[in-house]
Amino acid sequence: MKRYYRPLAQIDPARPKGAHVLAGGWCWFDRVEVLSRDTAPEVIPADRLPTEVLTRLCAPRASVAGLTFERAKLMGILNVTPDSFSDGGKFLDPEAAIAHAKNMQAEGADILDIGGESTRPGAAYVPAVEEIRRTAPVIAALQSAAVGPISIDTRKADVAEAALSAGAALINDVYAFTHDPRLLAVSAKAQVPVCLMHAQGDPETMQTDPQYADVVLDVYDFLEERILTAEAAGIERSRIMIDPGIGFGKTIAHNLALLRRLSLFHALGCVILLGASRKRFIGVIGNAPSAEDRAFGSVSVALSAVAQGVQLLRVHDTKETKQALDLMQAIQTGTP
Ligand code: HH2
Repeated sequence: MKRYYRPLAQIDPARPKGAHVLAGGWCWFDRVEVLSRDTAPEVIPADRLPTEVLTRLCAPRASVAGLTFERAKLMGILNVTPDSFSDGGKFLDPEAAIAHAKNMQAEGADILDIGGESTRPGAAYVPAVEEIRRTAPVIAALQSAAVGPISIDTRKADVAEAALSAGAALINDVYAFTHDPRLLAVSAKAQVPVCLMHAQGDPETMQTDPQYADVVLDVYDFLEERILTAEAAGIERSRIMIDPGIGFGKTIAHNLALLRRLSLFHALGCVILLGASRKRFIGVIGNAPSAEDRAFGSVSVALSAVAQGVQLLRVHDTKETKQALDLMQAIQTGTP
C-alpha cells in the first residue's frame, strides 16, 4: 500500500527542539500526516519517517531562474491574449504589455509569466504561429529593457523555442509535457527550469464534470510520474517546479481539498508554484463575480499557501500580494 507523507507545516516562533526545517524555508514540522488510498489518515512524529522521505522534505530547494526561496517569491502574470479570464485584451498592444510588466516588477514581482493562449475554461485553441506572434516580441522587448527573468506560459514546443530565443528563462507548461511531448526534449536540451502543472482535460471541456478517486493523491501521483519522465529525459529534479493546477479540471471542492493539503507536495522535493489568483472559486466563495474584485480573496489564498511553505505564487495583484507577504514575514520574524 502506497503511503503519502504530508508535513504539518508550522510558522509559530516557538519551534520545539528537534523540529525539522521544511525545504530549507520558513516553515518547520515535527509531525506528518500519513495518507493512503485505503486507510484513514494518521498523524505520526516526523522522526518515524523513512529517511529518504525526511531528507527530501528538508533539503533546501535550489534556485530557479535566479530566484532563491528563503522567502516566498512572486510571479507576475502577463497575458498577451484577447480572451484571458482576468486581463484578456488589456495587454495585446506590446507597449501596454511592456508598461504593465515593468509596473509589476516595480511592485515586487520576482519573475514574469508571459502567456499567449488563454487556458481558462472554455477557451479556444490558439495555433502556435499566432501564439509566437503575440509572445516572442514582448519577451524580446522586455529582455532588452532588462525586465526579467521571464517565464513562457505555453504547452507548445514551437512557442517555447521562440520564447527561449527571445530570452525566456523558464518554461511553464500547464499540461506538464502531455499536450506536446516535443516540449520535453526542447526543455531538456535548453537546460532551463520548467514548471509542471496538473490539469485534467482540455480547456474547452475541463470543467464539465471533473472526476477523481482522491483529488489530492491523484494529483500527487500525476506530478510524481511527470517528474520521473522529465528526469529520464535529462531534466534534473532541482530544475523542476510543480503546481497542483488550481481550476484546471477541478470543482470548488477539488480546489479546496488541494489547498488544505498543499504541504503534501513538498514530499516530491521540488519548489511548489501556486496559481490561484482571481480564479472562479475565489469569486464564488468571496462573492466577487468580477475577476478584478478578487484581490482580497486571492491574497488570502496566497497567505494560506505560504503558511504551508509554498515558494512561488503566480499572481495578478503584485502590489497587494507583496504587501501582505511583507507583513506576514515581519510578524513571523519579528523584524520590519
Ligand atoms: N493558471 C493559468 C495559466 N497558467 N500556470 C501555472 N503554473 N499555474 C496556474 O495555476 C496557471 C498557469 C490560468 O490563469 P490566467 O493566466 O490568469 O488566465 P488565462 O488562462 O485565461 O490566460
